[in-house]
Amino acid sequence: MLIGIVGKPNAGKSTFLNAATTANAKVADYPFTTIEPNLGKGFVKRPCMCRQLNVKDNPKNSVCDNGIRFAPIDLLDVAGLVPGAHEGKGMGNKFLNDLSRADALLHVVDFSGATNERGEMVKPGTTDPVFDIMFLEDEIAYWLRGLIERTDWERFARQTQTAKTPVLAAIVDRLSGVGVTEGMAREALKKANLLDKKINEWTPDQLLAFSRELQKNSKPIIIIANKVDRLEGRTNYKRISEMPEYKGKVFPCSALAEFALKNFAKNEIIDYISGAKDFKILKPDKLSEKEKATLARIKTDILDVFGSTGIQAALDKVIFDVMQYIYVYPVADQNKYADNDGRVLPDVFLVKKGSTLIEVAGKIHTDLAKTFIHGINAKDKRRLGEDYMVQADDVVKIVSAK
Ligand SMILES: Nc1nc2c(ncn2[C@@H]2O[C@H](COP(=O)(O)OP(=O)(O)OP(=O)(O)O)[C@@H](O)[C@H]2O)c(=O)[nH]1
Ligand SMILES: [Mg+2]
Repeated sequence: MLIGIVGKPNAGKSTFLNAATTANAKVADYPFTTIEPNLGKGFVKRPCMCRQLNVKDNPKNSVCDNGIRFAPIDLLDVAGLVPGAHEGKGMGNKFLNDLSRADALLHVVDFSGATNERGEMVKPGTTDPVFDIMFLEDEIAYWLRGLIERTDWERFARQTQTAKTPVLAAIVDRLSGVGVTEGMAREALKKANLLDKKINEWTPDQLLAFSRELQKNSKPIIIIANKVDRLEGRTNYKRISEMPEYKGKVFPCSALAEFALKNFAKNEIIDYISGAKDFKILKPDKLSEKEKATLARIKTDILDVFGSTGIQAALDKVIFDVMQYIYVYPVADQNKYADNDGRVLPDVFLVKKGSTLIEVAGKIHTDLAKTFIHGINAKDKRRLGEDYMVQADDVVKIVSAK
């Protein structure tokens, strides 16, 4: 699972990455601080099955903290993107290729409006974040269009039509590097009303409409309203989150606040768990007056208003709600819920809702799918066939011929 962190220069992408992970990406108040992508491991969280099954677990690929299971996800922070990138503005869109493997995009927007079109810092409240929200979808759609069109669109379309090559297969072939599946392309064709149009008769507008639909299902974008620690950030958040088109679609966040809390917690000066609505000061004597004031402001301006710094909530939202992934716990011993070494609930896998058991087996190990015989639901010991659709928090044993 790879989530791309995108947005204008200076929006706070690297800060977001550092706050969500243990990465150490360079942060600075000038545009294009990041050029080479930074990769980090973040976590999503859900209640762990150890509580429901009443067992003491011993996780291996994930972490259980007080009955909450944290599963790792990859986050990629890339160079800033400016309007017109597809025409070469800013860094152009060469870095978009870094996002090819991304399953979804977190769009970090400076909601305090303190970043201009070129990503330079300006007075807070100068820029309207709505503009930033809109341009990114465009740039991603133009990028996908470019991959489909290449330099030989007319010839390609004509040949596809006359050779009677299935249109879907021909297009998916052009997009195979960016994770577009045939299912996604079919859905986009349908939504763009192109299912029974000849490809060599598509107008430029139709090609763009198709690319926009592809963006929505192959690179879904989640909008992060960053910098709500600033008054202008909160004001803009209030205004924009009430606009009909953005209701329920923008997530308030302060990457800076989360980063500060995590650092204090790492040094055991405060007690704080990512995503919590509060923290406890453990060593007040280790804090300067300024740091105490910062912590007090984080509490009153962010945690009390939004319920958290928003980072953890955004990651959980992306994985569980937007992408519809669920937790599945594979085990080797269905009675003890353990692996062959006796580790209880060792691993949790993030799989797409609706996946079949054999698909899950293939995710665990390709060999396991090849030698698959049947599965066992460890909770009620039911036998499961390969077409069984896994459910959230299933604990399963897979019986194979090996
Ligand atoms: N007030 C406030 N400032 C923030 C927040 N997040 C980031 N910043 C500041 O915004 C500036 C840019 O942050 P970066 O994380 O380097 O931004 P970026 O999007 O990675 O920038 P590029 O790599 O240049 O594209 C820095 O001065 C950060 O301290 C936030 O939540 N609140
Ligand atoms: Mg950066």
